[in-house]
Parts: sequence; C-alpha cells; structure tokens
Amino acid sequence: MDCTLNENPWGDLEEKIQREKPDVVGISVICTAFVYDGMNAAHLIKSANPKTIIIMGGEHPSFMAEETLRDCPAIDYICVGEGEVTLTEFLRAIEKKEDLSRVLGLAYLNEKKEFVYTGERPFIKDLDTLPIPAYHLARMEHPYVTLPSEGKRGLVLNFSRGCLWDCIFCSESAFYKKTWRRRSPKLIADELQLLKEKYNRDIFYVGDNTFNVTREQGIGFIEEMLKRKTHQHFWLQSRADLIIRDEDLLDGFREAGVYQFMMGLEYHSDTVLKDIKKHHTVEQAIQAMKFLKKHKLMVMATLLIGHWNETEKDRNDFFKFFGKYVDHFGLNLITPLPGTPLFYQMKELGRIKDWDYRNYDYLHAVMSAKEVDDLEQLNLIYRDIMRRYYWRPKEMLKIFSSNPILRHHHRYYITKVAFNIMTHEIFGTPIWVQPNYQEYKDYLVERGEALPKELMVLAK
Ligand code: B12
Ligand code: SF4
Repeated sequence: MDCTLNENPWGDLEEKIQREKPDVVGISVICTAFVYDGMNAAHLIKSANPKTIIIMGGEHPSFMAEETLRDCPAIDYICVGEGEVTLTEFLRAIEKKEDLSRVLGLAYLNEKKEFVYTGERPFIKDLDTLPIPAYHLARMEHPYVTLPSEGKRGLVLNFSRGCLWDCIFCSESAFYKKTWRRRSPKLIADELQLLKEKYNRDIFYVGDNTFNVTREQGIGFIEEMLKRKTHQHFWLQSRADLIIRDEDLLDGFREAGVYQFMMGLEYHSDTVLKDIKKHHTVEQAIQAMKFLKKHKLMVMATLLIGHWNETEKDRNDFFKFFGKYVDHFGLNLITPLPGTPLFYQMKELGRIKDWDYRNYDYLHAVMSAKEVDDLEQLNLIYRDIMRRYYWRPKEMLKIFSSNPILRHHHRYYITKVAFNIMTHEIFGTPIWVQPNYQEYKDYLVERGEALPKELMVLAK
C-alpha cells in the first residue's frame, strides 16, 4: 500500500488494518526525512490491531536501528540491509514459530529492552536472480505514479545497487559498503519492454547511482535497446570521469534512447571536491559536460552548497560556473545523512544544528557554515540561487525549446518550482507537499486525540 497515493492516507491505512488484521506489516522508509511518517504509521497500525507484528526497512532505520526502535516502541523489528532474503526468512520463521535470533539482518529489543542485532546479512550475489518487480500489484494507472518533470508516461526505475566510490555525504555508498551489482542488460530490456507494452511507459529516470560503472554495462544496454526498438527514452546517472572514459559510447547511448546524463558535479572548486572525496576534478567535470553537449545529450548536474568554508563570493562563482554549462540542475544543501561519514564527522564537530529528521531532505539546511550560522539564512540563500537560475532569460527561453523534453522540463520547473519559491517568499505558502499529504498529528486531532508522547521524539 503506497499511502502517498491515497486521498485519506491515515484513515485508509487504519481501515485496511482493521479489516484485514494482518499478521505482519512491513514499512519501508526510503528517505531519512520520512522516518517519522514511518514511525507514525507503525503507531497507527499497532493501535488498530495490537497483534500485528511490524518490521521496518530502508537505509535510515538500518543505520539507526537502535535509535529507531527506542524512539518508536510500535516497531518490533528492523531489517538491517537488503530486504528480499531477510524478509523471506523472517516470515518463514514466524510461520514456523522458529527462533528469530537466527535470522541474519534483524534488529530488535529483547524482553529486557536490550538491543539485539542478529548479524550482517550478506548481499544478494546476483541481482538477476530477482524477478521483475510485481508491477501488477502497484497502482500503475494512478496519476502520481509518473515522473512529473518528464510527463505522464514517465517512471522511475532501478537496475543496480550501490556504487564503487565513497563520497562522504552519500548514504548509498555507506549502505552498500562501496560495492556495486547490476541486473544484466537483457533483463533490463525485458522489464522496459513490459513497461512499454503493458503500461504504456516510455520515458524513464533510471535511479541507478552510477549506470555505467563498467563499460560492459553501457555497451550491453545500448545493444539490447537498439535490438528491441522500443523507442523509449532514458535519463541516466553517471560520474564525470566515467563519461570521459566512455566518450566513444555516447552516440550509442543517444541512439539507444538516452537523452540526458545526470552527474553529481557538486561544486566548482577542487578543494571542496577533495574534501567530500568526489575523486574527480573540476576540469574533468567541464570535460564531461563538453562531451555530453558534443554528442547532443542533455547535461543535468546535481549540485551541493552549504559547505563549511563557503563564502558569498564562492556562491556567486558557483552560480556563474554551472549556469554556463548545464541544461538544468538539482540543487541540494549538503546534509549529514545518518550513517554517512559526513554525519559522524559533523556530529563530532558539533556542527549539526537541527536534529529534526524531517528536514534531512537536501532542501533544508541542518548544519551551519562558518560564515552563516543561521540555518534560515542558508535556506534563503538556497532559494535565492534556485530563483535566480530559473528566472534568467536564457532559462525562460527554454520553455519554447524545440527539444520537447527540455521544453516540458522547464515548463514544469518554472511553473512549479520557481513560481512556488516566489509565492513562498511573498505569501509564506508551502513550497511543495504531496497533494494528499497529511501530518499524523492532524489526523489524530481530527479524531479528537493528541499525539502520544513516545512519538516524534527527536534523535539525540
Ligand atoms: C526512486 C527514488 C526516488 C523516487 C521515489 C519514487 C517512489 N515513490 O518510490 C523520487 C524520484 C520521487 C525520489 C524523490 C526523492 N528522493 Co529518492 N531515490 C530513489 C532511488 C533512485 C531509488 C529507490 C529505490 O527504489 N531503491 C531500490 C530499493 C531496492 O532499495 P531500497 O529502497 O533501499 O530498499 C531495499 C532495502 O533498503 C530494504 N528495505 C526497504 N524497505 C524495506 C521494508 C521492509 C519491510 C524490509 C524488510 C526491507 C526494506 O530492502 C530493499 C531491497 O533490498 C534512491 C537511490 C537508490 N539508487 O536507491 C533515491 C533516494 C532514496 N532518494 C533520496 C532522496 C533524498 C530523495 C528526495 C528527498 C530528494 C529531494 N530532495 O527531493 C526526494 C523525496 C521526494 C518525496 N517527497 O518522495 C535519497 C535518500 C537518502 C536518505 N538516506 O535519506 C536516495 C538514497 C538517493 C541518494 N543517494 O541520495 N526518489
Ligand atoms: S559517486 Fe554518487 S553514488 Fe557514488 S558514492 Fe559518490 S555520490 Fe554516492
């Protein structure tokens, strides 16, 4: 059940639990910022049916298992790490009433409320052993199951896990311990073909952190897609150094349907790139952007501001630098996601000023910088860069671009993102929330109840 799609998310969840009285409910927390929603869901489920066993999974609860269990007593177990095998063994053990302490990858509090971790669950060796996701169980026809910036025939997909690099802010690298595994190009193409034929999807943001870790993966993908002739379009993610390495494959990628590469270029200074362990230089970033342009591929950069030593001049240079090269960007504020090396470093240095995990979404400042101590000031700086970037005449003109994807993308960003930021600053309206999003406390207030004390306990 994806509650974010429901008009009445909490009420529908409660009603379903009361009706079905499930033995076990699994809750997925894909972002740190959603962990309180996950805890609230656990609380609601336990209140609706106290016998239901609750297991939670995802990166954040895996890294912060003990804290999550102690903050939310409604959660019985946490799956630490990959879920497929652990969950299967967990359910079998429950069914047969076997000892759960023998299931690797579980964390829980025992009867004495001591924290127990059953040990590391090895990664699945071959991702090809996993089936195609059960799309027939998802609400594929729902208007939110799309890719808003690219249109209603869009979808987000994932074909690999992990990354071989170790940028200090990256929870993916920490979760997968600097390893990388991928599905083979043939199975990727099978899935894409199914999505085209059964669900009319032909434009995809492929969420793989780094699509072309090996050249073989890129070559295999190009060959399969050219053979299948499904005429689908892809936005892939990669690194500047790998784009340079694979320059000879860029035409092939384009012919196979790739229209854009997104790269985590982060910043325009080698000192910062070194500090965050990006393992490539600004010169390589420029070269990669030039290669993409040369081969008629769009450049999307994800960028990070809010570094400790950052000055106003740095931010202006940053703006000019990236404004010159990229077609569009995703701007982020550097965030110490729990579990990452950055988190432990910043905690040690006492630079984390906001411990409310709802703000750990890369869009809110949670750490101060040397020259800007006030987080709200950093948030203003962030919004100012976004607004300045999208309101430039050069960007405005892109809404009339002959490239339909760029046109759609810019119309979306200018009407939704830049406009929302402007009205937020003038009228204080929220920048963006999922249309049906409701805070749990508001749901309880509606019913005349208050939020129980044990919930919303902020991390220490
Ligand atoms: C798809 C995706 C999206 C989609 C979400 C679509 C959807 N509703 O599912 C979109 C594009 C909308 C999106 C948006 C955002 N995302 Co996103 N997204 C991803 C992405 C690319 C793939 C997620 C995924 O499916 N992974 C594959 C599965 C297999 O992995 P998994 O979720 O970790 O699950 C495994 C285990 O954790 C475990 N598990 C998970 N849940 C459960 C539950 C149980 C019961 C069990 C037993 C096990 C278990 O088992 C699973 C299988 O092994 C990841 C990056 C990545 N490559 O993973 C980022 C990622 C999850 N996103 C991230 C972020 C920050 C965001 C945004 C906040 C960014 C922003 N500033 O806007 C927004 C949130 C917007 C919103 N309000 O939803 C971060 C989260 C970092 C963190 N620790 O908080 C990630 C990791 C990217 C990154 N490297 O920074 N995202
Ligand atoms: S290259 Fe990207 S996915 Fe890999 S560690 Fe760095 S930020 Fe994470």
